[in-house]
Amino acid sequence: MNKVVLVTGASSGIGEAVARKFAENGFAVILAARSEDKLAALAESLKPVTEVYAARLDVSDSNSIDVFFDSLPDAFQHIDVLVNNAGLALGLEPAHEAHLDDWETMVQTNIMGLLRVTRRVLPGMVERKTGHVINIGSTAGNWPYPGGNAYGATKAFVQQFSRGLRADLRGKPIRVSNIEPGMCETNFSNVRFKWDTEKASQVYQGTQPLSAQDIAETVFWVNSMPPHVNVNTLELMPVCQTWGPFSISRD
Ligand code: 8X3
Repeated sequence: MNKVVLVTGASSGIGEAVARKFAENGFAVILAARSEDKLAALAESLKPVTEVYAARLDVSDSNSIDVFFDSLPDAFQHIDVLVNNAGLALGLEPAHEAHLDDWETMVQTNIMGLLRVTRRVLPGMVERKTGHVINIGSTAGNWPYPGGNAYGATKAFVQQFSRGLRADLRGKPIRVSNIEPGMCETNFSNVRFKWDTEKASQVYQGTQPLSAQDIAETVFWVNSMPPHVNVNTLELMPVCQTWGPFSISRD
């Protein structure tokens, strides 16, 4: 049996590109996402290439996680690589105007979802003495920006949890990596701005942002390194993106 990769949020964007990259390189692929229609289409397109299992998974719902893992076919039980990609940003309002339910959705998905999925997959990796957990963090977990408030904080959680996993896995041949993309053109901004596509497209206007494919290449490379090499953290930005000076408010 080929190595097995599980990709959450696999129906589009980074998740889809990562699933394609691993499939093209001989991995059996488990596709998990909320949108069953998109998953089915992706699964069909990958079936000529590799073994594929696709099923609905809403990582923000613990019941959905139980159903998903309890239904995994035998051939896909032994997960070698977990790509925790499911996640989202909602809103760009300053904290005092942000919507609490947006914050809650981000916490449930980006934090609790990642925790729940990892907790289900990790014991098998430990038992089989092999595995790689690859989390999709964000530059927003390292660098604050106006309106990034809760989103950035969830990604800072992902960074520190990734490090914590490495500490817990000391002495075990299991790798943990946190990949931190900056501006990347996917549905990210459409979701953030609740499908105000005009506003979303302005984010990328006049730039050459990262693409989902760029991130997929990075994730695959991190996993392709020899088994004794653990890439802890890898942050990447498009060349057009960089830091500004500290922002000072003056009278
Ligand atoms: C995506 C990076 O800068 O758009 O996680 O928030 S950013």
